[in-house]
Amino acid sequence: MLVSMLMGSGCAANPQAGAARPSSSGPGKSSATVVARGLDAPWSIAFFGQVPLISERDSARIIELGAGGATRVVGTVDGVAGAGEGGLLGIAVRQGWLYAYSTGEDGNRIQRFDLDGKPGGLRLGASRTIVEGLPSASYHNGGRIAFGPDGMLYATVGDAGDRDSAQDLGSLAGKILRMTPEGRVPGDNPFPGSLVYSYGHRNPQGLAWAEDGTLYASEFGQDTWDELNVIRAGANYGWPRVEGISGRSGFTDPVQQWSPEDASPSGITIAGGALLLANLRGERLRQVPLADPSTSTERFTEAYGRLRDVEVAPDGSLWLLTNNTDGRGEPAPDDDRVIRIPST
Ligand SMILES: [Ca+2]
Repeated sequence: MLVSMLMGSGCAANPQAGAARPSSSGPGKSSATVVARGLDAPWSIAFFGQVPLISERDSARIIELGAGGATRVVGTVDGVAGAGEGGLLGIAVRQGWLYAYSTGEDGNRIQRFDLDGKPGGLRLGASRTIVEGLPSASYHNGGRIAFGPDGMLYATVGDAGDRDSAQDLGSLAGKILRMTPEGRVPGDNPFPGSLVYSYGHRNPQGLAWAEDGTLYASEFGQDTWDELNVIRAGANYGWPRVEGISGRSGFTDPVQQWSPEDASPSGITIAGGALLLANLRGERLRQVPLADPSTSTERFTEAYGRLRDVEVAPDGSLWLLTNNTDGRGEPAPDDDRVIRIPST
């Protein structure tokens, strides 16, 4: 209900809200609407029931979006000490808790917060750090977290500038991790006693599961190939030995790859039988049909600038976060924005 209220009043107050800059984007652009403005380097969006919650990387704030696009601070994550690409990154909601991945003084950590209060007055309550000491740096912090259909929490960790660590099973850098909601190692993880679920990653920042349970992850390449991978327990995705599709034995190749200038995928989700990838440098939403994941189409190219995250709302609409105020983009006066695309 909140979402529909938000749409109604947002459109009424801002008749030009949905107008995008001219571009060659695909169908559906005209029905997209800007539902919030003026965010500061937003990184991740998650829904608490019907309520959209957004993390801001540099301010370390969690923002609640209300009717008409009003923003309200739910709380600020303490001790965030990120520089460069670090800061408050991914968030995920489970039951009454908000999980957050952020850069602290001693590396990246995952914390769980009670969400107190009610929509319109949510606030961050008691916190507990469930994992800490994940490698961090100015670059390649990973940072996406999401709950899988198995009830476990998955997290993407970048190589933090130490390329070889991605192949070192004794390091948590350059990995996708799998943990219980309390941060413990599940008994059925591929490497006994380790949070490591897959390895050989450079800087993965997107996680999504298909209905059949297949896990997909997006990953930033160095300068040749960005990747979309199907993640399997215990598999090696190659970095830094190989980048992109190599055909080398011992490494699992991506199902699709793109030049970073056309891509740089961060958040991903799945809707309507397709993967959707939010691209930073490529400034577009890419759509990959699950039935043929080696192909893709593109939407909104250069319409909104850099895109950081995409998520499916409870009503089936797609929500996008722009990312033009993080120092790498050219912000429009109302950046950063949240964009809603109705389900078709
Ligand atoms: Ca790879």
